[in-house]
Amino acid sequence: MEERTLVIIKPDGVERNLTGHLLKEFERNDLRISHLKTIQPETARVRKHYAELSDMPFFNDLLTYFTRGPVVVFLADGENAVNRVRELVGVTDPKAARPNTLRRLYGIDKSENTIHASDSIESAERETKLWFPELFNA
Ligand code: IDP
Repeated sequence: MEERTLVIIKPDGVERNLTGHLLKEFERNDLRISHLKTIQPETARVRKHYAELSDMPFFNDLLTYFTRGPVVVFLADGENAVNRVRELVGVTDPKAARPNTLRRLYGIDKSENTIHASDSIESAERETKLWFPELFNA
């Protein structure tokens, strides 16, 4: 099934000039980048994005990390895109991620893991509305 998922290159990825390289990996894996922008995320939006983690002990650190500099937000389209992107990105902890996944290759630690990708079609829709509201204001 043709799907669209939301991906964010987090501040540690932008800071280390990995943006172009990471985008290329998506294209190389047959994913089409249909919308893309660099933004400075506001804390309120990141709180909404990670609302389900608000009780976690690392939540405040997560907000600080995610808002410390610009992020690159994009939509990746393709066959079975949600799962294929999660596979390409790898699991949360880079040390536990499979070889050649982007987090394994570039993630620093369990917190600064370079990339966010939606975990389901429902999350992708919710997160797309949050980060690309302009696409819905027809
Ligand atoms: P995911 O990004 O792999 O879907 P989530 O559990 O939704 O993982 O966590 C969201 C983000 O919160 C992670 O990508 C990571 O940046 C941060 N995070 C998750 N677990 C920890 C932790 O145990 N310590 C610090 N940061 C964490």
